Amino acid sequence: MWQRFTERARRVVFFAQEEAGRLGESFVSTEHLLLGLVREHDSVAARILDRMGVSLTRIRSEIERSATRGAGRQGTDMQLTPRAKRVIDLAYDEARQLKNDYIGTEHLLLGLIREGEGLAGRVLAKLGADLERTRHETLLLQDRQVGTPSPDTQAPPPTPPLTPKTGVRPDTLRASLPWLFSSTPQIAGVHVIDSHTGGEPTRLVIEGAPDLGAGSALDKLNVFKQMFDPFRSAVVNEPRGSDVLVGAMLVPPSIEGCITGVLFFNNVGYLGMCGHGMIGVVTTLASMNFLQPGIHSIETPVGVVKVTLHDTGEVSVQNVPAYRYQEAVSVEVPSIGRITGDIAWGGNWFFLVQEHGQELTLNNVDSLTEFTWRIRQALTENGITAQDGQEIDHIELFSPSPTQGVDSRNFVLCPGKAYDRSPCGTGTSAKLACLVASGKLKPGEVWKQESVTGSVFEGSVQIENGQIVPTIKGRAYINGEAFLMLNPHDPLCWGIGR
Ligand code: PYC
Repeated sequence: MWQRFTERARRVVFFAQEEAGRLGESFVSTEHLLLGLVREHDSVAARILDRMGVSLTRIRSEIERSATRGAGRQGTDMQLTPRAKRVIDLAYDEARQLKNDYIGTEHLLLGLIREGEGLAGRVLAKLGADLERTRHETLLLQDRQVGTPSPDTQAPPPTPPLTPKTGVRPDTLRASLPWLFSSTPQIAGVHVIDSHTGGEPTRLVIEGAPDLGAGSALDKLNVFKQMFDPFRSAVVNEPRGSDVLVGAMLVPPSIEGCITGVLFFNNVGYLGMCGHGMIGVVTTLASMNFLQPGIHSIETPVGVVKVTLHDTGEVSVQNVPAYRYQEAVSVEVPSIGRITGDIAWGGNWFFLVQEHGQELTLNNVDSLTEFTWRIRQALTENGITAQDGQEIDHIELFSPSPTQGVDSRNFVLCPGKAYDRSPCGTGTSAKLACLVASGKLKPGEVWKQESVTGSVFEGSVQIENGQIVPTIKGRAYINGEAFLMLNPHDPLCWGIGR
């Protein structure tokens, strides 16, 4: 249902839940949605209200005066009242009539006015926000966004196929320039936010993702693999991305208590879990006000992880249980010789090598990549697999760290031959499991794992029901936001895949 909501519209719903909680209600009603709109004061809806002379402060005071106060609960998973649901349906209908393929704050406003009978509709009517004028202002605003770009962003006249300027939504263009779009393909816009965690990038899709249907995160991952693999490649591969990029996609959770589900993918396929990616996702969601500091559960295809957003902005990820599957497995690697490592699970499968004679430094990453790639190929050629014949698709080398107070440095080769710029959350989890298995780490002790780039994760374990449950702590930084344009007439629309 929320797939087509813009980031701001989602925030409005989130704020509406908070407002309902603040007023002691257990359900989100129309007045809470309107209060949510008021709180998102830089939105298109707020600008429309402003142009119509409807004061946001006045809206708030009218509602505060008339709204009832209950003794309900707080939460971000509150249900909508039937009237609030109708507002959402009407918002969809308004978007459809305006030929917008997203639901923005302006459509929510139109939905609230059209619904009319709830407290929000009554307040808006009282303050003079009528439907026709609001629709008119919406069109004007959408036109102006496209029609009068500032001189320094003016693009040359479009030649087919139309290439929209960065920052202008193709759906908005489509509504405003229908005569051009009638002769050009439907260009899909995918809204992404990029972050990096210890140098390793994560691209979170927040709008424009395919609908993967119902079921668990694992079910959805299977649908993603079977039906939408080109979307994966379009988002992370060149020319829009690069081999090192890890993609993340939010999906509705199927497990009660989880705030969302997340699927991770990369240049060649999919990951069960991703530690650095999870830290990036949580940081991004927090920046969008979808998450507050505290503990939250998130569903992944390999199980539920518990994330803690700290007041400092750091994120701890309590991963799925990790374990050493086999110790000291040897493989003959052509032109290298015999290499011995442990096979362990940390949300993905790893081959962990301690003795390798390599220098784990940044200026050596090309030869480290070749070295670990050969190990990976040798494992495959010798039929060495993880549990139930699963492929070991990550190779991890360790050495002492040159940094005082840091326990170890690693180099991690990921499935698509890119190396992890971070210490690898799932790789560190696998390492912790091996340390515990060999009696070198006790529950509660902190292990500092450094990457080849020098970034550090703090790891520790707890034993729960006899299982090793690792926690990884790190920090991500947001470093970009974009609308990716997927133009089916572009021969490389779906990325350069391997
Ligand atoms: O942090 O778990 C991780 C990860 C896996 C692949 C890249 N990063």
